[in-house]
Amino acid sequence: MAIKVYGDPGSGSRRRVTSAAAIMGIEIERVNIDLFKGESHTPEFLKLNPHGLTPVMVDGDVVLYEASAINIYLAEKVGSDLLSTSPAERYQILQWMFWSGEQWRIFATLTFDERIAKRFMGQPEDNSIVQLAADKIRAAAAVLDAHLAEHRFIVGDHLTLADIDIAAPFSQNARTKVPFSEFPNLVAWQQRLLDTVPAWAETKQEVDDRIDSALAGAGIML
Ligand SMILES: N[C@@H](CCC(=O)N[C@@H](CS)C(=O)NCC(=O)O)C(=O)O
Repeated sequence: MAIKVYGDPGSGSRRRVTSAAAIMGIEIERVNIDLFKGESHTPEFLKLNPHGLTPVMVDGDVVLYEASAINIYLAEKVGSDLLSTSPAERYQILQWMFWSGEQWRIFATLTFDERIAKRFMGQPEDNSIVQLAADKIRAAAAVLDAHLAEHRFIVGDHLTLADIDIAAPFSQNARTKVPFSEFPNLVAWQQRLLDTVPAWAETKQEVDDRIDSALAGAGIML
């Protein structure tokens, strides 16, 4: 039975899983959950993830939410080097993945909620939240930028789940306009991923098409 991944093509979180699965050669069945219609809050979906968030993966009896946990599960299932080539490297990858969740993506998500999601609800953005998020992103990006001045990838000499997790906020950056452009090594690393990892470029196109057409459909100009 195929592994199912529930989510919306406009979601940067789903993109982390669909990209990683493609890179690892794992076949998945994508189950569309339209977030613009609130489909992650139906009673049926809440049985899969009571938080009402996507992506969710179902592999037989295994039901998992949180894209990072799903990617670790998939990588372990096939023994992929996306989750390291040695124990020491694995801890480095996990360190950056946890950091990405707590200190990095959260501020890009807050910006998306203020600048994009609220527009769909006809509400104005709260500039103090956008500014706070931008300050936090700048502080974290300065450290990342220095790291990437000396490293082609976040950990080791190859693509890992850490790159995918940390690259995720770029999914919405054309719209959220968080201040990544101030950090040249970060921008160059992201471009390198797009140029060398076909799945990362393909899923970017999916996200852009989905969100840009939703914005156009709602008559929202950013
Ligand atoms: N920490 C979660 C984030 C999940 C998340 O925020 N998903 C968004 C889409 S990117 C969602 O499903 N939102 C639906 C909602 O808020 O109703 C992960 O990494 O999987």
